[in-house]
Amino acid sequence: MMKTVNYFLPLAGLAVLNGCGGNGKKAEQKKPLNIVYIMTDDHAQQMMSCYEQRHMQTPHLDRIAAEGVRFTNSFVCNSLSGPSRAVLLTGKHSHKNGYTDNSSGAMFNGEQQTVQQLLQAGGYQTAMIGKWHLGSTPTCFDYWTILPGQGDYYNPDFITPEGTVRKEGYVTNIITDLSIDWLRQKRDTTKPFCLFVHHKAIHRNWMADTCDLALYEDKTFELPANFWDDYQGRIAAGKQEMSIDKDMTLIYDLKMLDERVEDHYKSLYIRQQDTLGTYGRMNAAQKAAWNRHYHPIIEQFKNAKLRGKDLAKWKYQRYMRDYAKVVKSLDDNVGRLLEELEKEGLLENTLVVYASDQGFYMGEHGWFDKRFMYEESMRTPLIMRLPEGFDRRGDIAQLVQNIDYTPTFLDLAGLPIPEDIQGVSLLPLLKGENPSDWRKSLYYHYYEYPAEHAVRRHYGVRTERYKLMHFYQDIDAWELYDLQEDPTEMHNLYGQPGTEELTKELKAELESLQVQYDDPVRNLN
Ligand code: SGN
Ligand code: CA
Repeated sequence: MMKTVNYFLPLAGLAVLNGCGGNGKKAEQKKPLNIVYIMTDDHAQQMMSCYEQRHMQTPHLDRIAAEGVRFTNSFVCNSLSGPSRAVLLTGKHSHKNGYTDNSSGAMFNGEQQTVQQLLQAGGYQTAMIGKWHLGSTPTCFDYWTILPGQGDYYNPDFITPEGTVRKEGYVTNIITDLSIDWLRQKRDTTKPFCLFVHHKAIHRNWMADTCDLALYEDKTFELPANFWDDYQGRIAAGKQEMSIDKDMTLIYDLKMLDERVEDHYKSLYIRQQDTLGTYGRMNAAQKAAWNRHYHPIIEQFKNAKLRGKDLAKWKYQRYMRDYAKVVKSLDDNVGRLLEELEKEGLLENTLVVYASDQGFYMGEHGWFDKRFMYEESMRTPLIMRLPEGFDRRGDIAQLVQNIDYTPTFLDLAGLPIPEDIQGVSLLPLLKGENPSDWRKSLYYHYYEYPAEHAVRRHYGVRTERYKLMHFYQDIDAWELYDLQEDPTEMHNLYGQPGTEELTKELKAELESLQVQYDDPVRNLN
């Protein structure tokens, strides 16, 4: 396993490590580099044209990749929102940062060592705007404005140090406006900065901006080859509740609410028990635009009286269309932010990172949602626009994981990387190096069960070619995949004659990762 490489001489010194504040020595680097980290929620690589051309175009995201790099083997270590955010801020696996799942009442301990704390102590200004989803109040940010919980698409509330404010408009535009406003008016221009722009998009229930509603309606999205998966040989996959056919709802997910007649369904969409994805929050003009768009679709849907596979295929098309519209708005807003950085003369001195909190199923295995260690949700998009002096372009194929973001940011800032951080800096890769001792395997551990979507707890190891996973709660089942022969993970090879040696090697690798990362859950058998 590679140890961290400090690419620059430490420039800022390791200043105050306990507590926040700008007590740290100021960076002495002539041109300290800024960091803009843009994270979306549930954005599948399948829905970014710099990764896949099949479904839609995302020109502004593509620009980030074209003017920098695209990671082709980028993964998370626990495919869920809160946990991914805690990993991002600490550079540590979930069992170490203490935030293992989204369960209600879960609170991230902001007193622990975080990237924003270390950057701040090293003379950086830190800002967090958008989805936070960690229960507790943000610490060590000079500026923060966050969505409560999952937040809302329309007219969202924001929590600020001064209290909660409601902002009129569409959430992706507002988060971008707030970010631009911070860059223009609020930051201290004498300091380098790290700005986290965390979008709610493209989270369920995929509500588009009114100006994008008409898009993609003529497009028929290609059904994934394993849409009708029967989960043979994969017990946990057979027990999930995230199937487009069975679990995706017509009213809440697919907006087939007919306000005029179906009163008894309204609560499903309006979701009074929480603040998620509500139609009820829209103002009159937004509702009018929404109804103009959806009412004819609702009429057609009622008349078509679809059943069985036809209904599932129809649901898939509606899902893909709504999701693509939300991505379109996101892409436009990323474009706006890039333009602003350019206008402010910041682009050449800033690392712009785009990632999601995890990947997502766009109908593969018949699913939406994430959580599983299977490829679509263990992977996450990762593209970076590189500042001047970093000449690397194109693809980076090494195995990287979200534990690596914290050490990368510290390394870029010229700050030391504390020993207890579990990720490694990606800076050598951005500089075009090819370290011979780069990691050969990744560790994964998912915890949220019992919970919505019914994905059982599991941990596992992924190497460049193989994946071994163990579902250990409620069921006890191992799965083994040869990703070269079976990239869509349809054939569980565990226990098959001829795989004994491979299984033994992968179990040894898994155990060594559990020891290396000090995971107390190791019920190998
Ligand atoms: C909500 C969604 C789930 C989703 C989780 C976690 N249900 O609970 O479908 O898996 O968020 O998502 S909803 O009916 O409330 O929309 S995460 O990205 O925040 O981890
Ligand atoms: Ca998410």
